[in-house]
Amino acid sequence: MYKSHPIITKLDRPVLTAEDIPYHATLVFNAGVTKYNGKYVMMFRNDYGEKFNTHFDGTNLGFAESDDGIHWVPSATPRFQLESDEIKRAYDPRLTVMDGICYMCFAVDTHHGVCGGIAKTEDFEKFDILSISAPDNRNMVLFPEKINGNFVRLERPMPVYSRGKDRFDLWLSESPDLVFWGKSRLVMGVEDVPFANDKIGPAAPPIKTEKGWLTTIHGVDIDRTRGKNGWEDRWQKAYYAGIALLDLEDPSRVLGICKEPLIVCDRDYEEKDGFRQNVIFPGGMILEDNGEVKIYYGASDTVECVATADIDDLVRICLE
Ligand code: BMA
Repeated sequence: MYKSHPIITKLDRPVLTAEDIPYHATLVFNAGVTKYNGKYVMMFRNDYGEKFNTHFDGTNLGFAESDDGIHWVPSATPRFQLESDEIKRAYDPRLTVMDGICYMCFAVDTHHGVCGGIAKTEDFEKFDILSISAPDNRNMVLFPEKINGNFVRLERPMPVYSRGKDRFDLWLSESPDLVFWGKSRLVMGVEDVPFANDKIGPAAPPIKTEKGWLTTIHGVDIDRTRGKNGWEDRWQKAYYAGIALLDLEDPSRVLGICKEPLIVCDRDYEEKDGFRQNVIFPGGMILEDNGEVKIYYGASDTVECVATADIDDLVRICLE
C-alpha cells in the first residue's frame, strides 16, 4: 500500500547480512550505528538458529566497523550477550556518543517482562551496564547531549492494562546520571500517527538540527487479513519508519510529524527470504558534513540496510 517517501534514496543492497558474519548468524538486523573515533561503528542484532525455522537458538550482538558507512567489516566474534537465570536475551542495540563515550541502549527480555538497558563502552569489547528499567519498556534511545542539565531518552512503555492490548506510545524520560530516570511524559500517541493503528515508538537516536531534534519513529499497523508474510504461518503487522521533529528545549513537544511513512519495505533485497516481511526498523541515523543523512534500518528482521536523504528535506517533510 505505502511506498517509501520520495526524498529517500535506498542503497541497492543490504549493508550487512548473515552471509557476511564469520560465526553462526541467521538474522542480522536492527543495528545501532554511529561514528566513533573517526570510524563508522555498528552493533547489530544476530538471532542465530536454523534458517526458515521460527525457533531460534539464541541472540547475540555483533560489532562491525567501516570507513565509509557502506562497506562493513564484522569482528571475528560477537561482542555482547546477556543470559542469566532471569535474563533471556538482550537485543535491538542503539548507539549514542557523548563526551568520547559510546552508550548502548538495548532491550532485555526477562522471565518477568521486557526491560530497557543502558550500557557504556569505549572499545566495544567491555560494556558496563548502567541501568536496567522496570518492565515493560523498551526501544530506548538517548539524545546525544544533555538538555537543561539532564540526560534524556525516548522510550516506549507497554501499558497492557490501561490501553488495551498493543496501544503503545512514544514517551520521554530524564536522568541526572543515566541510572535514575524520571520526569516521564508522553511525546506522541499512536493516534497521532496516521500510518499506525497498533503502536509507535522510538527508532534511531535523534540528531540535532537548527529547527529541532530530528527523530525517526517506528509505526506499526495491523491488518487481520494479512496471512503468510515470511517464515511464520501468519504475520499480520507492518512496521514503517516515520520521521518527526521535536522541540530543542523541550523534546516532549512535537513540532511536526510527517503524515506519510518515511521508509517502507518495497525492495526485493529487503524482503527476499525474510523472516517477517513488511518490517522496517531504523536504529541509526548519521548526519554527514554535506547535509546527507544516512539512515540504517533492519529490513524484514533479516538484513541490515541503509538509505539516505537530505537533512533539509527531512526537516521540511516534518513541518509540511
Ligand atoms: C518487535 C521487536 C523488534 C522487531 C519487531 C518486528 O517486537 O522484536 O526487534 O523488529 O518486533 O518483528
